[in-house]
Amino acid sequence: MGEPAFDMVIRGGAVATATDVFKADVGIRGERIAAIGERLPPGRQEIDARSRYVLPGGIDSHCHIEQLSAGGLMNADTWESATASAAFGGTTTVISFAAQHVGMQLPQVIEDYSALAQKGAIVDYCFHMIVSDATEQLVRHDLPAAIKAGHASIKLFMTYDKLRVQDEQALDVLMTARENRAMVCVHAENHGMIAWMGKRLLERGYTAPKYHAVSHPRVSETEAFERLIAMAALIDQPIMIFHVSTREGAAIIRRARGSGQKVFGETCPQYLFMTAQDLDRPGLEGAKWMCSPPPRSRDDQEALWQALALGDLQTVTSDHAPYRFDASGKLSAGPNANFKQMANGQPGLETRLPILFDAMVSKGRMDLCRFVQLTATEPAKIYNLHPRKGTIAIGTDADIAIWNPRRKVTLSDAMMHDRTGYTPFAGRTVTGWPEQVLRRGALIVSDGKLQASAGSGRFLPRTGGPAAEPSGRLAPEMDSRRNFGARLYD
Ligand code: DUC
Ligand code: ZN
Ligand code: ZN
Repeated sequence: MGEPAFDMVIRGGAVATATDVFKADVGIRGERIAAIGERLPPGRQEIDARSRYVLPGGIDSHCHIEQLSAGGLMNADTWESATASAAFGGTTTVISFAAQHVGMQLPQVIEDYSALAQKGAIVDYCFHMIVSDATEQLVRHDLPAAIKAGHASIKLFMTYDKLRVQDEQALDVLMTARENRAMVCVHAENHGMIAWMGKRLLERGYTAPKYHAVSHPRVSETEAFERLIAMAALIDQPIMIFHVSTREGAAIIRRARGSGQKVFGETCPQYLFMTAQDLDRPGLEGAKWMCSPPPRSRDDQEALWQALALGDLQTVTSDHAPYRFDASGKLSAGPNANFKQMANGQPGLETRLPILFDAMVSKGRMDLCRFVQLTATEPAKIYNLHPRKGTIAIGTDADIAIWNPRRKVTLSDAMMHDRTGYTPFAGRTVTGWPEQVLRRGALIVSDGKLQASAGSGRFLPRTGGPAAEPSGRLAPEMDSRRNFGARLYD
């Protein structure tokens, strides 16, 4: 007997990509997929995947891990706990944040966040760089250098006191991104409206968590989307609008895309499954459902599903932002805190895929291919991780989640592996569960147990890739043939 042909063979499953579902064996050698076919020769290890789906590991391209919030609070999770919870939920790659606050030097920020991830990560990872202090030094030197070093995406905030950038700074960053081919992701809400509404609500004694939803009016989203899209058009820079929450927001993105602008859109389970009513609970309990933007209405949920079906929105991420429901997190300002004093965010790395699989595949909202596309292939393409990540093909990293489509699981706080202490989806029963998860060929979750150590996740350097390429549609005033010869691009 010679050596087995493969290190691992996943045998007899239904393999799904963004375009096809087919019955095949998957042969893995080392960290990569070496063969996909019928009746592959034996592997050193074998997984019986009959009556299972064999899917690409999920990519969660928006999650906050060991990040200092704008209010100075640390997330509940470490890289180890957050990425363990990701793995249990079928996610094998995360894009988290390296968050520059005002006064911080970007190279140091990246070094600090990289050290935390290197020590703790269980799944593979990379970063969006949050820029809140767009100094000359940053825009001209630090940002280009960081992009060249493999951090080819940036996040800007249009709201939050300590993080937001003014329009002029946003334009500087958009231009630097264009020149260096990086994607720019944006939290787009009108800061003034939110601050003004919040102040008036509090002055009148409306302090409960449910008023958080009132303080983020729908028009704060639409105004910021329109302004952002106009700025991106001036610079001809591709953008990703994070956490779209309203029908009108999705329509604005559809219109921009229809006119040829490179605008991408993301939504999250919070906006597909929750409404503002979820914040209306006794005492401060509603704080567990507080996130920004807030969950809206059933009509918005339907519009967002439609936008996903039509391709107006391309990704569904968790926006995992874990704060415990105690003095270390949501209740850090005490038991009488008002909604302005509570950290925004929900945990979601572990529940994102099971919740979506249940709605899309088990309950039939969309098909398995679209599930794979929205949760793995599209984020891989937009953030230039594809084809190494986000699909099942020969030569790609063997990041695979093996799903039992019939397994019913009732979600509970106790079964979660992150450190938040609760899940806003507790009590919900889902059909379909990722039972075995492989990262680069290694089984990291099996039999409900974690089989990988902290620090085994790997950094994924990225260049901008096709999604970050400008469209070439110059704004007239930026085009030297139409602006009396003024050269505004270097
Ligand atoms: N909103 C954010 O902008 N970030 C983290 C979590 C949230 O709810
Ligand atoms: Zn955000
Ligand atoms: Zn976020």
